[in-house]
Amino acid sequence: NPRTIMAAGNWKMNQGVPKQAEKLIGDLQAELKGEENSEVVLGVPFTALAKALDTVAGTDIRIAAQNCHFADKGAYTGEVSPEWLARMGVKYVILGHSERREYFAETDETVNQKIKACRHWGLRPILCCGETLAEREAQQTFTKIGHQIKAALAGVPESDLHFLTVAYEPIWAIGTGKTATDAQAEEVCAFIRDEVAKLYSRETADNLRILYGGSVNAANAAGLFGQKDIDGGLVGGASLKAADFAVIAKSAK
Ligand code: G2H
Repeated sequence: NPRTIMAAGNWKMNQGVPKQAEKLIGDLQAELKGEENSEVVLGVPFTALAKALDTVAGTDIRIAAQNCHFADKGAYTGEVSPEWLARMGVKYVILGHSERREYFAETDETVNQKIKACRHWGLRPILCCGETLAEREAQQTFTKIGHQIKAALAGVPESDLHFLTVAYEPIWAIGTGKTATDAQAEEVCAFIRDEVAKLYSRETADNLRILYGGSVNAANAAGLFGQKDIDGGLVGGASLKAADFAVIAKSAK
């Protein structure tokens, strides 16, 4: 089932020392006891990717990077190539997170280039989109999200959509403790699915995995994941707590 519930942790700039990552993953595995009923993905910092991959080897847990460059190599000081990520065994790459858009000049255009580069190397993008509080209050939510999706997917062939996950992350709900209600999250995730149906086909849209992100926690995950168009979560703060993230990974409908 392409829409198996996904519990994707986004560690952000935390636990980046390899030993710290190993400890958190070990704690998580002890809490999960193999009882997760979702696909578990961990978005770890670049410095901990190799250790994380070693630690989860032979299990069903998959490792994600939190960004990459769109070029294979070259004069881009400080950047990380998607080819390297693919060759080392990383499966997913989080792209276009609002923090990257806000602090690191990520644009719809660079996200689009990065999606194409990831697909060239067999990596699975987790494309983030979301509106600000001001945009929501100005009734701009659907316009903004529609534009982000269309721009990110410009020139991306329908066959690549099978390997794409979209994460709807309302910026006003990120790290604020203000989760969108189940209905608010569902409304936008359903809208994203309809937009993808318009851009590609109903079938492709119906098979697309769409996550909600923004203050997902152990208490609200089941309600969110139970919504018709929500296929899991992109989880920041709560993914740093093994016990909480384990509850989330067991919250599939
Ligand atoms: C949104 C989310 C993870 P948090 O950024 O991508 O973080 O769960 O801490 O709101």
